Amino acid sequence: MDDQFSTFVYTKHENKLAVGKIIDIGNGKLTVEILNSMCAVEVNYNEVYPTEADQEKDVDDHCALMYLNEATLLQNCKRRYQRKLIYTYLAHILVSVNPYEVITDLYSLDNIRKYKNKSLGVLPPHVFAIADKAHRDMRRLNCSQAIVISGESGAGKTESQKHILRFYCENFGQLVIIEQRILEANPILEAFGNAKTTRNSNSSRFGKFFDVCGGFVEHYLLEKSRIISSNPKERNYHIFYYLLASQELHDDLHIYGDVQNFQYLKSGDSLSDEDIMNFKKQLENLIQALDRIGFSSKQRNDIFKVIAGILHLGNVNFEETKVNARGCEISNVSEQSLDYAAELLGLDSDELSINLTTRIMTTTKRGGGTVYSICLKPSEAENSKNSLTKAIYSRLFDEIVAAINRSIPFGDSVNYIGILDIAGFEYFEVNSFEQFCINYANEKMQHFFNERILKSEQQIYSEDSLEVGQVLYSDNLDCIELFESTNGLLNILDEESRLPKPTHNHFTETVHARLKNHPRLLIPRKSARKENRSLRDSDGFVVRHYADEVTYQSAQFLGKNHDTLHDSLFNLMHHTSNDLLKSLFTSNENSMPNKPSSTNLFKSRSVSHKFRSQLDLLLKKLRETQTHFVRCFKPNQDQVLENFEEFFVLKQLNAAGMPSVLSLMQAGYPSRLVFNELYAKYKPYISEIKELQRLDPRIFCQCLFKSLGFNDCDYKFGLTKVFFRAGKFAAFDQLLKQDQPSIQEFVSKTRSWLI
Ligand code: AOV
Ligand code: MG
Repeated sequence: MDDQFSTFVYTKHENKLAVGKIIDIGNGKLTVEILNSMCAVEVNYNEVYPTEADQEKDVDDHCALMYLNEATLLQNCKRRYQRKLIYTYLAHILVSVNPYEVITDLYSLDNIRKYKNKSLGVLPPHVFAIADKAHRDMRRLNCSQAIVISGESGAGKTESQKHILRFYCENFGQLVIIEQRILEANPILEAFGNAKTTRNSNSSRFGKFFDVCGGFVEHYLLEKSRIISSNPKERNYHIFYYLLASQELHDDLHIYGDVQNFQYLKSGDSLSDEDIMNFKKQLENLIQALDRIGFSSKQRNDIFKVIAGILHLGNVNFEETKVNARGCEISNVSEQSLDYAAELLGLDSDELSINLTTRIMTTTKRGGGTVYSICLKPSEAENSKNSLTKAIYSRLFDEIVAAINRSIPFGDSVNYIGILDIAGFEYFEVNSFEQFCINYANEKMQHFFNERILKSEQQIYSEDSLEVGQVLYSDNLDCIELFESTNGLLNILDEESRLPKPTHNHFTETVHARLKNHPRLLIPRKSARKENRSLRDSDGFVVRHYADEVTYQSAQFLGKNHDTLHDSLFNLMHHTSNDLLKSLFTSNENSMPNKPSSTNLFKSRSVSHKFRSQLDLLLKKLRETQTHFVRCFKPNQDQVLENFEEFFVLKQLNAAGMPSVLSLMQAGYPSRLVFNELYAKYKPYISEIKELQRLDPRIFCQCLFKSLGFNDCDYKFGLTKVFFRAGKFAAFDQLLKQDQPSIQEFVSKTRSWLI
C-alpha cells in the first residue's frame, strides 16, 4: 500500500505547494502531475517532498504522519492554524505559529490549571504542556531544565516566555512575592529593552535567560545603535516615548513637543494620539512595577533624568571653531540642549562642553608619559557624544536588570528552570555587525539543538536497548569553526582593532585572504555586485550559514565591535551629582585611564569577545540541563491574522533547522508507547482468558501487534516501550481510542492467533 501512496508529493506549483503524483522518472528530473489541475510539471528531485494521499488530515504530533519533511510539516501546521490550533508537536519539540489574535480561553486560568501535572500528549499541544513537562522532569530526574524558545522577530518568543512564566507563577508560585516580582520584571525590561520595528511593534532588542526557580534574569547583547537613530517606521526604545507622552514630567525633564524636537527620535516613526494614550498608560504601569521591584522615587527620578539627559545630549551639535583650525565647538543653537543635558545628568555644562569637544591623550614613555589635550573635529565630537549616550544607556540597562535580580529573593532550589528567549537567525538587505553576532549565536544554538535532539533520541533508544543505526544529519561545526578558530572571523576582527590604523577594507581583505578556501565562506559574487553596485569585494564577505547564505557589509564592524568611550568622557562621568549615573561608571569595564587609546583597545574586551564568552557560559549552562524546545513561526510578514504565506513559513522552517530534525525522525522511531500502559488497557478484558493471562505484558503486546497485522519493520520492541516508525502510531492510537466492543474483538483475535 505504501508504494501506491509514496508516489504522492508536494511540489511548488503556481507559487503554492501543490500535491501531485509522480508519473515519470527521468534523468535528473521527475514529471509530476498536479492533482485536480490536469497539468504536469518537470521538477528536480530535491524539489519534491513525499506525502500521504490524504490531504485533509492534521495531527497533534507531526510524527503521526507517514512522511516527515518540511512540506508535510508546513501543511500540517497550516491546516491546524486555519482551525486556530496554533501549536503542533514534532515528538517533544513544540512548533508554534503566531495567530496575531487573542484565541479565546487558550491561556485562561482554567487551562493553566488543566495542564498541571499532565503528561505530554494527554491534552492538545500547548506551551503550558512543555512548561509542565519541564517542571515534572526537574522533580522526577532531579535535574535542571531549560526551555529554549527561538524564532525570527515577531514570531512570538517573548509572548511564549510570558505564558510560561504565568503558568509557573499560577501553579507553583509558592511565595507570592517572588511570583509577583518575576511578572513585574517584564514591563520594566520591555520599557527599556523593547522597541517598535517593522517586524514587531514590541520587539525585544536583547536576548534573555530567565531562571524561574532562582529568580534571576541574564541578558545578552542589547542593540545599541538604536539609541542614536532608528529607521523610518521604527522607533527608539519605548521609554523615551513614555516620557515624551507624559505631561507631568515635562517641566522637570524639559521635554516638550513631539519626536521632531529630538534628534535621536526624529528619524523614526512619529506618534499618533492613540500611541500617546498607550504610552501614558504604560508609563503608569512602569512606575508601579519599579515601585514594587523596590526602586525608590528618587532612584526612579534619577533614571528618568538620565533618559531625558540622553535625549538632550542627542540634540547637541558641533561646528568648526573659528579660532582653532582643527577643533570644534558646541553650535549656538544647541547651547540650551547642552545646559539641559548637563543639568539632568548632574554635570557642569562647561566641563561637559570641554570633554565633548576635546580629548585627553597620554604619550607612552617609560616612567610616565606626557598628558595633552587634542581638539576634536565636529564629526569626531559627534561620534564621541554618541558613544557616550550609548554607554550611558546600555550601562543603565545593565543596572536595571541587576536591580531586578537583587529585588527577587534568591530561590533556594538546587535545580532551576531557565527560559531562553533569544533572537533567531536573521538577514536583511544590508547585514551588519548585529546580524553577524546574532547569526553566530544561532549557529551555536543550532548545533546545540541538533546535538540535543540527536542525543536524546539515541539515549531513549539505548535506555530501552533498542538497536537503531547511526542517523545522519547536517552538521554545522565547520561554520562555528569559521567564526571561532584561531584564524577565524572573530579573531581577525579583534586583531584588526589592535592595529595602529585599523580599516574595514583591510579587515575584509584579511578575511578574504585567510579564509577564501573555507567551505563556509564566499567572497561576494559578481552577480551580487551587479545587483548592488555599491557592494565591492572589499565591502564584505558571505557566510554560508546552516540556514542560508548571508552577505555581511563590514563597514561598521570595527566601530561597533569596539564601542568604547574615550577616557575624558569616562572620567567625566565620575564627576556627576546624579548618584545613579555615577554608579554606572564605577565598575571600570571601559578602559584603563591614562593609557593611549590603542593600548586601551587592546586591554578592553571587544563586544564580540564579550558576547562569545557569554554564549560559551550560556551553552555550558544549557548542557547541564535537560532541554525543551519551542520553535516559533510567523505566518506572514504583515503581522495580520488568517494569512498563512507558505513559502515565507518554509523559509523559517529551514532557518530553524527543522529539515535535519525531520530527517532524523523519519529515519528513526519517533513515536513510542510504554507497553505496560497498553497492557493495562486490555487487562480488564483478558481476565477470563487463561492463555492470555499467563503472558507477560511485553509478550502480550507483541502478540497483539502480530494479530493486528502490523508489519515488523514498522515498530520495534524495547525493554519498556514499543517504538513506531513515523506514521505508524496513528493507526494504533485510533485503536486505543476505540470503544469496548472493538477492544474485545481484538482480544479474541489475539487469543485465536495464540491458539
Ligand atoms: P518575538 O519576541 O518573537 O519577536 P513577540 O512575542 O513579541 O515576538 O510577538 C509579537 C506579537 O505577536 C505580539 O506582540 C502579539 O501581538 C503577537 N503574538 C505573539 N504570540 C501570540 C499568541 N500566542 N497569541 C496571540 N498573539 C500573539 V523579537 O522580540 O521582535 O525577536 O525581537
Ligand atoms: Mg521578543
